[in-house]
Amino acid sequence: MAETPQETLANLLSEDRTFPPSPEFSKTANVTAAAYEEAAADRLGFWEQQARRLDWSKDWDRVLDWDDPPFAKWFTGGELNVAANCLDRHVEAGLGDRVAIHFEGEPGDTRAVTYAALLDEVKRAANTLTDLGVEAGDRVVIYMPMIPEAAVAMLACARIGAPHSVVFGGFSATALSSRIDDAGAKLVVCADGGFRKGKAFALKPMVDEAVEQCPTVEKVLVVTRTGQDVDWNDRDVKWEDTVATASNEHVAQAFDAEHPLFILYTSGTTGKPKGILHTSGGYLTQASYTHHAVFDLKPESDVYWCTADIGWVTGHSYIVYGPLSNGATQVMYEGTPDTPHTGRLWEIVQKYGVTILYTAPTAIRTFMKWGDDIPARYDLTSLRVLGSVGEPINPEAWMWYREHIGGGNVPIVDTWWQTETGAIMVSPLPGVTATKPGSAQRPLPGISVDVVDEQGASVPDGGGGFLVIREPWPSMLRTIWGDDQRFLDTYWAHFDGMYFAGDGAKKDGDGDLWLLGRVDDIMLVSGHNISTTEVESALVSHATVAEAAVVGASDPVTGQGIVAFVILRGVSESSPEHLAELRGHVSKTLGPIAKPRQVIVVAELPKTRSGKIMRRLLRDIAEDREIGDVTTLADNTVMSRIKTGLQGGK
Ligand code: 6R9
Repeated sequence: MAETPQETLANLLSEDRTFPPSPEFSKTANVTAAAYEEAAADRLGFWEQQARRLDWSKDWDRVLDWDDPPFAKWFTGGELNVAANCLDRHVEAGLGDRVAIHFEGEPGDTRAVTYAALLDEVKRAANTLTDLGVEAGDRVVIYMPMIPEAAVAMLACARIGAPHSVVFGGFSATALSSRIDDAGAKLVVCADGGFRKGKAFALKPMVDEAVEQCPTVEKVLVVTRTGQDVDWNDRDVKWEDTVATASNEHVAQAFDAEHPLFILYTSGTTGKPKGILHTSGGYLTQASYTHHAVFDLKPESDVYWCTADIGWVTGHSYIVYGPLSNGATQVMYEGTPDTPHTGRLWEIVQKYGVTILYTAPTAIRTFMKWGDDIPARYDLTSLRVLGSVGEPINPEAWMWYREHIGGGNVPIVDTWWQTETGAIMVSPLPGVTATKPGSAQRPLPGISVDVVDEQGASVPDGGGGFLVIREPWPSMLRTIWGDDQRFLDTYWAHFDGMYFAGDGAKKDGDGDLWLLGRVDDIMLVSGHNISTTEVESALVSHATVAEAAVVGASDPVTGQGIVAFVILRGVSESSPEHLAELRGHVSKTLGPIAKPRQVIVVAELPKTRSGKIMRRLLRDIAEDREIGDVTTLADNTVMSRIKTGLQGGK
């Protein structure tokens, strides 16, 4: 692991404001303080009780099989169908007419999809996948905009036991093909494109390009969203010609609790994305329970809205599996918050009477920048719980969220978790916790999180170190797809018997947790994880770049902005056009989200004796600070030469 997080600890932590829940909220809350005690007294019994919130076709023999750690099995011997838990059981209970998804397209088109209609569509999609040769265990890649068909495709896969791998629609053809290839996918489900920032963007050409390199792909199933011209190949099949006309008779078969549900790729420090594998019973248990507990969802009256993209784990657990398993009514929005105007989100809250809103700090900071007057124009009084996820939320942003969106009296739940954890791990409970701006506070009932020092010893209150998880949890990743060794090395090799999350954290004087960001080199740009190495490799793949080092420099809007330091090859000088070309090259290779904010040409890079680039020092430059400790450099004069070389160049 790179550097200790202690250096960054001091600035955040002088917060002493607390906001206890109102007595009215606590009185009707889904979960009370007793949950912590119950879980502490009998952790596995607690999770067993939460698993009973789902319908199982066959009961489990054991709650947890931890005989071969860290390879966990939860609810062994149990069988269930994940999609049936999200749909069939609600329709069977007479809730078919309840709206599952209020879809709001960016151009203003809307659809209200009931549970009965969603089930009908999922059954037809499941039949179509089967007709296209997809069987239980086959992988399906989904590359879609934020439209209901994305959720339908995921649920259809779950229904037939075909693990899906959703690839974020902002990723390039190269990123898409490496994920299709790693998963060995048989089918790709995509749309022609989607709407974003007032324009149609294309997805199908990226799929065409990606699939050329992917011999495992037999068919491409294409939803028409924008109606733009697309090339048509033999392997392509139209959703409108297949799913729309397929039979809506489909009986869901139960699968083993440990049957793979999905693979979701997350960037790794060594560049190759990691395929995080989640399975069925434990994942759904924790996604469902946490959605019920953390958001206090009352399915008969709440209107829930998570603004995440479906290509992010937040979209999996808190748009698809958590809310639908709980029978929620939710809003799904296709576009961006500034289209056609910067009040769009608040207009949607007002229109649907949204009661629970779950969004990211980067969005909140953007809204702050746009001005208090914008949300003030809308009626936001329906809101009763506000959530945050993706990065640490700064106390100022937290307070702004509370005042300007929550009207000063709505609980905020700052939820810490990861693709790997599958579901929320650390968060206040809105009817129990006195919240504290900027702190994610406490592990949820049944979750054992700690902060340890380099030796793995628990730090006392007031201390900082590394966030770890001490006990297995139901929605934990089971492995990295196809690479058990990397799973062991990445998460379980740092501290004996503990899961290493890769985040720095501190416990304050009350024992509340403060998350301090990644301790390794992963950058978080607008809530998306991007590895330095991936960006570096993209730069080096350009003919004029010999070497590159990339750092995340703090950015008031996106959280971090990417600053790249490059050593030239084959050319003696750069130019503004050339730098623009390099930035564009990264965007083309990895997707626009990875485009560097700045590319700086240097003659050399700071390296340790073992040859590792010391990004911490480059971050000092990128953030215009005094350069830190250079004693571990192979050549400790290199930093002053880099700095001198930059004078006037910035
Ligand atoms: C759900 C998700 C995981 C990383 C995680 C951490 C950061 C997420 C956070 C948070 C502070 C929070 N993170 N939530 N940091 N406070 N409430 O974001 O998954 O994309 O895998 O990212 O995001 O650094 O380790 P993922």
